[in-house]
Amino acid sequence: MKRVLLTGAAGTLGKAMRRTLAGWAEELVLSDLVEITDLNPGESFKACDLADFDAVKTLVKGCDGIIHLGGQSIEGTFESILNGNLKGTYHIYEAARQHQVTRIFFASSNHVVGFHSRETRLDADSPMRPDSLYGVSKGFGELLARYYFEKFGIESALVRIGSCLPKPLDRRMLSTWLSEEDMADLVKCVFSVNRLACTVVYGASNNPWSWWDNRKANFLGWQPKDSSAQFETEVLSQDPLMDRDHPALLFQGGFFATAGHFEDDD
Ligand code: NAI
Ligand code: 15L
Repeated sequence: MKRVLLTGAAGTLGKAMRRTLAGWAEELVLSDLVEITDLNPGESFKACDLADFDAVKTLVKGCDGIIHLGGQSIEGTFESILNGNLKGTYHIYEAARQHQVTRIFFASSNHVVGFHSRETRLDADSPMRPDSLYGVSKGFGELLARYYFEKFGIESALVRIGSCLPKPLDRRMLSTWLSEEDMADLVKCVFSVNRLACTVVYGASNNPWSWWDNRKANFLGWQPKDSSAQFETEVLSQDPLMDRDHPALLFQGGFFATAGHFEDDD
C-alpha cells in the first residue's frame, strides 16, 4: 500500500494500529480531531472534523485506501452520533467516490447485532438488531457502504469489531475479544485480497466461546491467531458472576442492550 488514511488515529484502536501496522504502508496519513505530535517515520498528521465535508475531501485526496475508525465509539448524544458517525461516514464515502478511492475498511461494531441472544450463532446474513443509537449508526454505515459498492464499485470490509483491547476484561469479552495483532492482520488481508466486494466480517479472535461464524469471509484468508482462552482463568477470577437472570446476560451487546435511552434524565 502506498498512501493509506487512518481516521480516528488518536483513539484506542488508532494507537494500536499505528503500532501493529508500522512499516506496512509507504505513508500512513493519520487524522483525528485531536492533534497527534509523536509521529513515526512514514506517518503524517492532518487534523479534520469528519462532520466537515470540505475538510474530509482534502484529507481523502491522493489516498489509495482508507481505514475508517473515527467517530463516536460508544452510545452518546444524537448530536455526537450524527456528526461523527452519520455525517462522518457519509463524508468519507462521498469523498472516496469523488477522488476514486476504491477500498475502505469500515470499523462497524458488534452493537449492530447486539440484540441477538447469546444463544444464537450469527453470520454475515444475520439481520441487524442494533442495541443502541450507536449501533444504529454503524448499521447506517454498513448500508451506505453497500450502496457505494452496488452503484460505484467502492469495495468495503464491514468489520463488526467485538472488543479490541490488549486483553479481555470481563466474561463477555471472552466471546467478543479481538487482539490488536489479529485486527492488524485483518487490515492487511482486506487490502491485499484481489476482490473484496462488500463483505461483513466479525472482528473477533479465535475465541472458544465465540457467537460468530465468519465462514462467508473465508476468502479473505484471515486466520486469527490469538484466543481469549489464555485469559480465561484470570477473567473468571476477577469478574464476579452476575445474577443468572440479569437481562444483560441475554444479549450479545450486554449493557448496551439493557441501558435506557442515553439522553433521558435519570
Ligand atoms: P475511540 O473513541 O478511542 O477513538 C475514536 C476516535 O475518533 C477518537 O480519537 C476521536 O477523537 C475521533 N473522533 C470522534 N469524533 C470525530 C469527528 N467528528 N471527527 C474526527 N474524529 C473524530 O474509539 P476506538 O475504541 O479506538 O474505536 C475505533 C473505531 O472502532 C470506532 O469507530 C468504534 O466505533 C469502532 N469499534 C471499536 C471497538 C473496540 O473494541 N475498540 C469495538 C467495536 C467497534
Ligand atoms: C464497541 O463498539 C465499542 O466501541 C467499544 O468501546 C466496546 O464497548 C465494544 O464495542 C464492546 O462491545 O466490547
